[in-house]
Amino acid sequence: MRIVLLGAPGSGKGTQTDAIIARYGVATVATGDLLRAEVAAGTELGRRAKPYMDAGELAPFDIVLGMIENGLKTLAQTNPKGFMMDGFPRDLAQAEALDGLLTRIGQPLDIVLFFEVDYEEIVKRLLGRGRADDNEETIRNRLRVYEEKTAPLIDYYTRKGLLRQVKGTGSIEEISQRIQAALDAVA
Ligand code: B4P
Repeated sequence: MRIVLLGAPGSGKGTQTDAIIARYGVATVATGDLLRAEVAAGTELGRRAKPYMDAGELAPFDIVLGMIENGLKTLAQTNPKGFMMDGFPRDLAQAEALDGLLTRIGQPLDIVLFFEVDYEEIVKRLLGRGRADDNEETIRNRLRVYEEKTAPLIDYYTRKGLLRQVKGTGSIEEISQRIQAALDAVA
């Protein structure tokens, strides 16, 4: 199965990935995790991405696309059960690039899961988490960037018939059950 997780920062995508991997055997690519690993390792790529991440802006297109191309080609060859993208695509240019890439490797998406959570709940969650980019000003900017650049993808994937909405509030277990129902329907 080939899955995209779509939702605002802090909507719980990362939190649900382990349960999805355990049940469906998909491999995962999380651009946020990949970028944080580059920053931690002090690479050139990490040095370029860090100011954007600290400000809650999207990292430059070429950096993210390069990471995705490498990760996805390897996964598509090594994992027959498919893959799940967490945090990518984040805007229309990334979505179109992903379509092109998946068409080239003959692995189109099966489903886009959209996590629906209101913004005040997200601010509360992220202030409680306390990662380096989880201060209130950066969180509010991440939400502005999400609204302007990422939210249009809800329409984009609805038009392609791929979007399934999942209510992202409630216990982690309840949300897992909703995700499972949506994924079982296309598995
Ligand atoms: P990400 O790493 O993708 O964002 P995130 O805030 O971790 O979101 P996620 O939805 O995974 O939240 P989580 O499960 O952890 O991005 C960080 C930055 O990287 C971006 O701002 C950007 O700069 C850069 N970036 C990433 N991808 C990019 C791309 N494609 N292009 C350009 N730039 C990119 O949940 C958050 C918190 O909520 C946790 O504390 C969790 O415990 C809690 N929580 C989860 N579910 C809950 C529930 N049901 N109830 C209560 N709390 C819950």
